[in-house]
Amino acid sequence: MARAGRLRVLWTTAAAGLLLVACGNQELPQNTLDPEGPVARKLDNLIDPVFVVAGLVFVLVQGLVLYSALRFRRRSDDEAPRQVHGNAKLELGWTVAPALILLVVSVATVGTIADINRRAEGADVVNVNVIGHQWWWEFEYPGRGVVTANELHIPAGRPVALKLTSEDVIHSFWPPKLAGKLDVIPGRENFMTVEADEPGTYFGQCAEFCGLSHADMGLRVVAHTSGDFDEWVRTNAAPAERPNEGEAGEGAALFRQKGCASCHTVNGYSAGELGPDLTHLQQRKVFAGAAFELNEQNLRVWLRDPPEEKPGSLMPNLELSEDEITKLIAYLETLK
Ligand code: HEC
Ligand SMILES: [Cu+2]
Repeated sequence: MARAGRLRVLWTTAAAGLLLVACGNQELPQNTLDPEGPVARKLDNLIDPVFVVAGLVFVLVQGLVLYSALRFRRRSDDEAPRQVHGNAKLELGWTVAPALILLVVSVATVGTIADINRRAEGADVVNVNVIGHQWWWEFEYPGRGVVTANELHIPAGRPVALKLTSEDVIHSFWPPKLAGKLDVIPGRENFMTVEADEPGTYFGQCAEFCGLSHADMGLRVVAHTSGDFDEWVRTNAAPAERPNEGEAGEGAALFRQKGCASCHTVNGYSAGELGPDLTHLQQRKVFAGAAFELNEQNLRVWLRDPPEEKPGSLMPNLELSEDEITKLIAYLETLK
């Protein structure tokens, strides 16, 4: 390639790089580098200095390589560069210096790992069992009688101790603004702590390839003020009301006839276990691994053919008529 051509490639690459850097703004909902809780902040406080050290090492090493290549290059065909062998001082230097740098980095890293792995304890800790399923999340609040899906509701400013396990394959729980990621493994219990500084909604995602709809296995962490959280627990611990009349009543009957009840729990009405607990479905803003916003239109599309909307979904197409779907949705809307 001609020199001018090469330069153009160089400039274009540099410009594209700068452009991409500009994408790293505060609006990214899954940005590890923008922590919004103490656990994520500890990780960020490790990432930042390690990145600086790595950056300095990179610049230094690449600079020396470039300098040596230019300064000591062969200048004409009949002149060979001076040949040098062995330099004890240099060799000791480039062995000891990296070892020291790695020592500092590893002390900081091991310290942080021990710190974030310490099990949260105390009266204000909220315990939640997280169960990974293909391709949605189940959240159980032991002692509080609450089970929900895809939205982890927590009180802001309080540590939440998660116990992670999986029903099927390995998943990974990852709410980047609140904590790191941790594998969710069948037959094993893993523990992590999450905490949000402020009330708000935080995005997360399964971070371990777990099959066809892995990309649609999202999650939300919803942090409330302390009062709102207690209110949320009260609402979600109550059994569902069962409508007997009208469209909703017919929908409740269809819920049994069509087999929904054999896969879904509605506290006080059915006890299926394969799918998400629907007792307080309407308390959630998203469904099916946070892949869809919860509204009438999306529920209708979902009930027509789940695997069409979410490839591989373990909820089958139940060949429902539009009329049946309308009644089922009328019933689902009573699950407040
Ligand atoms: C064979 C078991 C099975 C049957 C039968 C079944 N579902 Fe499901 N359902 C699931 C599974 C599994 C999911 C989770 C799908 C996913 O997110 O990938 C689900 C998800 C849902 C959701 C979204 C819940 C959420 O919070 O994510 C709704 C609503 C729902 N089903 C309603 C119904 C209705 C109504 C019927 C009956 C017409 C029904 N299901 C029948 C297994 C089933
Ligand atoms: Cu996954």
